[in-house]
Amino acid sequence: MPPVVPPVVPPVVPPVVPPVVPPVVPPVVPPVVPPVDPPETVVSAGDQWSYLYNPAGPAADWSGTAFDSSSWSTGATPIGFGATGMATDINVPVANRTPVAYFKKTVNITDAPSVMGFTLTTVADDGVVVYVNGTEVGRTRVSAGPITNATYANAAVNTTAANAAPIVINVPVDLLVSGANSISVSTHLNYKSTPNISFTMSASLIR
Ligand SMILES: [Ca+2]
Repeated sequence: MPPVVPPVVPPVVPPVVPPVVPPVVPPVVPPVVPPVDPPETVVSAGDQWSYLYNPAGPAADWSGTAFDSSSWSTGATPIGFGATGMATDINVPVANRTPVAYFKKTVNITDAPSVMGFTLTTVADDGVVVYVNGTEVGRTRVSAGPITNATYANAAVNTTAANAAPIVINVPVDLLVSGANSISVSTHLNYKSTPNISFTMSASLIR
């Protein structure tokens, strides 16, 4: 018998495994956030305001920038009646009450184009309508439609509840001008014998 020749077994060549290349992860670049200065307070609670509370009411252009309120009374906020803590009391006998009280204040703003946000904080007791430079920027508890010297609020609230739920109005900054800016406010009773109304406001801006 011929010798047994074992079959030729080729050597096992391991497969070529390419090295693992980790994926390229781009570095995380944080978004560029422009610096924001801290808010500037331009109106504080307790500031002096001009106000008018009489049955005749003001001229039709009372909320505009050209209106001269120098003949009105002046007093510190909160202004109102029927609640404790009023700095200025404007109560009159119920028979002489009128639904609407008017408030005006001029604030000086330098470099208006650099203002990125302008925020008014007020209370609506019972209702309120707010204007900046003659343009309405917000109303609360006052129904849609024209506002007159006889417009009542559409709901009643007491001063404590109103103070606990302040109204924050973000004013379009394109309403602002460099120099004198007019903030005008009307407050509205819900009914003639309402036991309490009040007005106060603060304002701040960011650049
Ligand atoms: Ca009230």
